[in-house]
Amino acid sequence: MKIAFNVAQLQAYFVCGSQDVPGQDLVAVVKAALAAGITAFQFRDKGANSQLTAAQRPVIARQLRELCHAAQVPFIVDDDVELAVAVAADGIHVGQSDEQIQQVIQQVQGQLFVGYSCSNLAEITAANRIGGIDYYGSGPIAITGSKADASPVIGLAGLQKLVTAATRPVVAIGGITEDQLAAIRQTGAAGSAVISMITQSQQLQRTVTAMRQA
Ligand code: TZP
Ligand code: MG
Repeated sequence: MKIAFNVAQLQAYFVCGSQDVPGQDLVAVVKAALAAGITAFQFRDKGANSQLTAAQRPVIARQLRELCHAAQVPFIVDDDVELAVAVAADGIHVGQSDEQIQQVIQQVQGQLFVGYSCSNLAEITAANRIGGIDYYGSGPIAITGSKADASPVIGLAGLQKLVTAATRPVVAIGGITEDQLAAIRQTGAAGSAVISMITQSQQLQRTVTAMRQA
């Protein structure tokens, strides 16, 4: 069973990997986020601080997919087409510096929906001409401590420009805090994608509800 893309899934989009929750059980973190009502989950496990081995990654990914599906939430894999296909993910998310987007679209067409990171007008304009992309991820909105090689901060004004130019739904990402959620939606963005707002939340239910209701 696959969960098809729909724009409402971008409202409360949780991105996480083992590197984001050191000393914690990623599966338990995702379970709690699902119980709180996240609308999409992206497994983004990478970098020197990942706590998973290459052998563990697909095992955990399958567990996370099952949990997501039990909650009718799409399971998206970041950057790794092979993993995404192997674990029958619903979607793949690709960055500008990841595997070539056109190649990914060809590899996954009819199997997985596709998200693509676009951080400036040139990237949006180029992406608009490519068929087979379902949504864009745009940011960072503010300084983020969760991605060392993040693009320059675009702010709300930058997000507004990208949303206006985009021919597909845009989910905002990067450095987002709860006080920005309403302003982000006012740009026309379909929602917010976050790591730390959820992993650091002291009131998970309230945080996720704020994302959904923004
Ligand atoms: N892509 C652009 S910024 C970012 C990613 C994965 C990190 C988002 O994490 P946080 O903690 O919500 O700023
Ligand atoms: Mg990437």
